[in-house]
Amino acid sequence: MDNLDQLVIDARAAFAEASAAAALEQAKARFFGKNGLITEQLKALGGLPPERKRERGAEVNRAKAAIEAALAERREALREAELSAQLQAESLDVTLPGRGSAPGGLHPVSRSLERIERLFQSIGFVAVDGPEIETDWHNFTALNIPADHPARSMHDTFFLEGREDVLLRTHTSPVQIRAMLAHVEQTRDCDPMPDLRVIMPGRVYRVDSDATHSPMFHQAEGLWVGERVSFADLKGVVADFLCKFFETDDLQVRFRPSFFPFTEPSAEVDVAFKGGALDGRWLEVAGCGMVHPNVLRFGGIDPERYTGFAFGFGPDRLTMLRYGVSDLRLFFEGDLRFLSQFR
Ligand code: 2NL
Repeated sequence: MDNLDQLVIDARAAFAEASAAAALEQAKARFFGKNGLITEQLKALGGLPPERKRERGAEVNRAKAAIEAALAERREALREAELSAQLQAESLDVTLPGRGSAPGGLHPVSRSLERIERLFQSIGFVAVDGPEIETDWHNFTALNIPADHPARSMHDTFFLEGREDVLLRTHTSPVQIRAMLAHVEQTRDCDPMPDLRVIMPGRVYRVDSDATHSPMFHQAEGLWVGERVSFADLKGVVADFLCKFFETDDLQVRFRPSFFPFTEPSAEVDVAFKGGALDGRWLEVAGCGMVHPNVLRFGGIDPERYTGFAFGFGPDRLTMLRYGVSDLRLFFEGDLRFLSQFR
């Protein structure tokens, strides 16, 4: 066989062996490089006599063209293989179902806060709110809490850095002081002063953190002040609210004597459910009492003429009872496996 035919065969084999573009360029150099096999053949033409040169030149050019065609063919094959590998790797399965967007929902405690607000609004209470950063006066002094009360220590209350007169409110009661002062101002020309009925759900803060205490928790306090507001009214309003909140008439409610600096007399409210896991067990759900005369006075109201009752619920606790949640911390961890059950 002519050595040119052998060259073409060798080139085809070398190109076929190259499995990537870089290897193919190296194989090409073996034939068309500075000292490549075809290059050598072209150089050798120079030493031939003229009539032999034309003939041999045509033969070398034919071989060169055949090798160039093989090279182009292999280049194209490799390019296509690379493209299809890329398409394979980046393939999208358009038949897969989409991820969708899950519907959101209110936090279970927010649902309780709204529920409390709505139930009290239905008997004429107005929902109000106030600052979570409070003055020592609104949070303690005006609520008849003595200067040496433990709640007034840095140990129990978050004070603002470098201030001893500003703090994160420890209860929603300071909003009641603000509500009384504003009500007196707004009804200055009325005699008697119209009844004040307010409910104030919100966040409160205490230095306390364990399985049953969170440094931030919720309260929903209420206040009714008027000319002849009695402890009997307090009992009716609170017991009625609890039956509505838990959607049952089979609820026992009891008022147990207690003490709060801002009420006198004071009571704690316990409930007992009929049936279910908690059947017959007394559970504390609120504190309440007749507003202390000193507190009415701090609110600008004459305690000789008006009386009032106040109560404070723990919405976190109410929510645990309503939904059967056993660990308070679930409310503050943000775990969707828990939260999505309330959507
Ligand atoms: C509790 C106790 C209570 C009040 C809150 C109150 C507010 C004013 C005047 C009088 Cl301005 N009282 N609030 C009264 C009794 C109890 O909460 O253990 N809550 C979870």
